[in-house]
Amino acid sequence: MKNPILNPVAKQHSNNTFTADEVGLANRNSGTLLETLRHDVTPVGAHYLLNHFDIPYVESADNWTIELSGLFQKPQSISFAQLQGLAPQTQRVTLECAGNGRRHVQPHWPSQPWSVEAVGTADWTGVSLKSVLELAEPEAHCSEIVFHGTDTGVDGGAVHHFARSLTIENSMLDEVMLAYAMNGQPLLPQHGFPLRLIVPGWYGMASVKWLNKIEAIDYAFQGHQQVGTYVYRDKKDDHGTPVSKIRVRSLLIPPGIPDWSTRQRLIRPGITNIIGRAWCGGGTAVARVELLAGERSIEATVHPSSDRFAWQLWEAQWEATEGQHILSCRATDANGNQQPLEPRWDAAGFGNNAVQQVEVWCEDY
Ligand SMILES: Nc1nc2c(c(=O)[nH]1)N[C@H]1C(S)=C(S)[C@@H](COP(=O)(O)O)O[C@H]1N2
Ligand SMILES: [Mo]
Repeated sequence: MKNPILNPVAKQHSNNTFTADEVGLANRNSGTLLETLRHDVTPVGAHYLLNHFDIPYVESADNWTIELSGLFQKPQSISFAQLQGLAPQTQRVTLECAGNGRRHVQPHWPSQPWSVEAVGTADWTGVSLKSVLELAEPEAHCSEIVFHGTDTGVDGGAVHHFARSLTIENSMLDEVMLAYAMNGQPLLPQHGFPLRLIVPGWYGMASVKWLNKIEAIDYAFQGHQQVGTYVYRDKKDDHGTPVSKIRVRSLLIPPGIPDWSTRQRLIRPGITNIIGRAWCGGGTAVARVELLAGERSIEATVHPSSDRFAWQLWEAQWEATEGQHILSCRATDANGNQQPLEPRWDAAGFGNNAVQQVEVWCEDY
């Protein structure tokens, strides 16, 4: 395939203003509505979305097959029906986009301009990846498994379909699954119908949608979505460190009522129950959440998660007094990692888990 360069205009960082292209991306890739954080399982229509290219049109799952090729002793094609015949498993998993928080990393890289809302939790049903790999028997020298989606487009000047790899060790973890249902329903087209990978505890890019090919290899996969992006870098052209597990983060449900366009909040004076979610990758629990109100830090009650890879509910009582306030929340995971107060720099705006800021105006209206 030739590699056309569709857009010869070099991308560059910019401050606070957003281009029409970024607004276009924001219209295609919706974030969750923060008030829906009250639900332990995000309603499917409120789950965030991130699709790089066009959503493939798949009329029915009946003819879908998943090809296991490369370094397998028994390479084979598995039909969707066969997959559904394997022992099913359901897991509640919180997914977050690695670009969540990008718009606060200033100057920001022109891409999906997430504020803090690229997160959601779903009950994913499918089969363990391990059980499928074992059918095909990976060769002893296989070191990585590549997951290929059918969606195709141009990025980094090259035509490619979306593909990512995991090491064979990570592929064999019990929690990694091939999912065909979300909250008890077949996947919606935009979430990968009919089949996707779910890699619990990792940022969303690992969970390849519209999955139709699983390839076993013995070298480091060099696809654009693996090495050209999803890498933490100080400078645009650095070699960088691959993005993997989700960093600890918490969000609060903005209290009171919103101003339509600015989303500033209006609340009445008095004791207010502030509720939110906190989560961390790698199956690590969140140990602590503080509600920050101006100079004050209020210890929140953090509830256990309903599943190892799902977020946790937290709540704290705050006495609102008349005037303007900034509310934030700050989580610390069980290993002692804490959310930073200010965004840390990353050239493409990945992994910004700095605290959210919610402007609240308190008045007896
Ligand atoms: N095939 C394919 N898989 C993909 C993507 C994509 O563009 N194509 N986007 C990835 C990214 S960056 C994220 S954050 C998650 C988002 O999953 P969701 O849209 O179901 O929330 O899907 C991942 N899997
Ligand atoms: Mo993402």
